[in-house]
Amino acid sequence: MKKIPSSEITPEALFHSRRQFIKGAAALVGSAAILAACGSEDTSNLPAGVDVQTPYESIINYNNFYEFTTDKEAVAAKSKNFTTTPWTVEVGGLVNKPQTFAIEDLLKQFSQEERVYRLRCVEGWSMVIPWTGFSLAGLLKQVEPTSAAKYVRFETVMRPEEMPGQNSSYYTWPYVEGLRLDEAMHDLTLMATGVYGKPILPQNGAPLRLAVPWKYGFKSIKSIVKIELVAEQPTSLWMNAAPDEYGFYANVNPDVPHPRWSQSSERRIGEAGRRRTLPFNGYADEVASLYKDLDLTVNY
Ligand SMILES: Nc1nc2c(c(=O)[nH]1)N[C@H]1C(S)=C(S)[C@@H](COP(=O)(O)O)O[C@H]1N2
Ligand SMILES: [Mo]
Repeated sequence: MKKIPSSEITPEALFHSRRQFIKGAAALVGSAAILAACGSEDTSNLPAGVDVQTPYESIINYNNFYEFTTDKEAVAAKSKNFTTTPWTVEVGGLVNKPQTFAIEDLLKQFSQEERVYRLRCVEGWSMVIPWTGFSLAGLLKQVEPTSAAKYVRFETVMRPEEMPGQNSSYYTWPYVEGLRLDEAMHDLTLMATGVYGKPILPQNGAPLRLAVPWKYGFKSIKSIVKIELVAEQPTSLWMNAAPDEYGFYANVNPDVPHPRWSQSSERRIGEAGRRRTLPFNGYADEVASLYKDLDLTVNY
């Protein structure tokens, strides 16, 4: 039996109202006898920093991709017929050489590497995913950002005929995310095109998605069609929806709780217990210096 906390199966914005109800239900089923019968003990405090790659089947069947559905276990089925060819990505804004790339040219021009990254969702679960892809920095250098460019704004494709979630006016579509230019230029910031050596599937953001491993998962925008260099901090879909809960920086920070739940631990998909969440999702050595002048409790 798989035990999934309610915070993971309910859309983030609706979680609060259901929580009171779930609390009562959980008290009833959470007994030691039932856990023993399921063969799973709650082994809290699993060692942080010891990573086992998440099984492929979990990576492709437990997804956040609100354009299709808010039900993580239904994204795979609902995105099955999503059209990913032809696909182009427009890269422009404050640059000297704006350019539109066909996905097959990106795959040819930028050599694909394998990078195993942890992904920590703001809702409290995490995975370890072997991506293939290339650093965003190479792509950005090619279009030559001008000195006025301070941020990078990313946009997901707008295609309500294939993405039923985009017909809901609950969120402001298309999905938008942003990075500061130095974050975008950091070598860890990956444009992902594959998972486990296979071409990336629609549920994971085909044919091209961002993977920013030190930030909460929502920064890793999927199915990108537009990348724009801009002067002002972009407003993301999540900042629009709930600015008190989802800030621009969204660095994984166990010391700053989400207003509705703690961020101090996480459940690795496939593991029974919870792990301690690490600052910057375990990538502090690489990226903490980017934020030395920022108060990260204000800039969450
Ligand atoms: N376009 C788009 N990108 C998105 C999302 C989304 O709903 N739409 N969800 C985000 C969230 S909340 C997470 S945790 C990750 C999940 O990526 P995965 O399903 O490939 O593991 O994708 C992110 N990128
Ligand atoms: Mo997430």
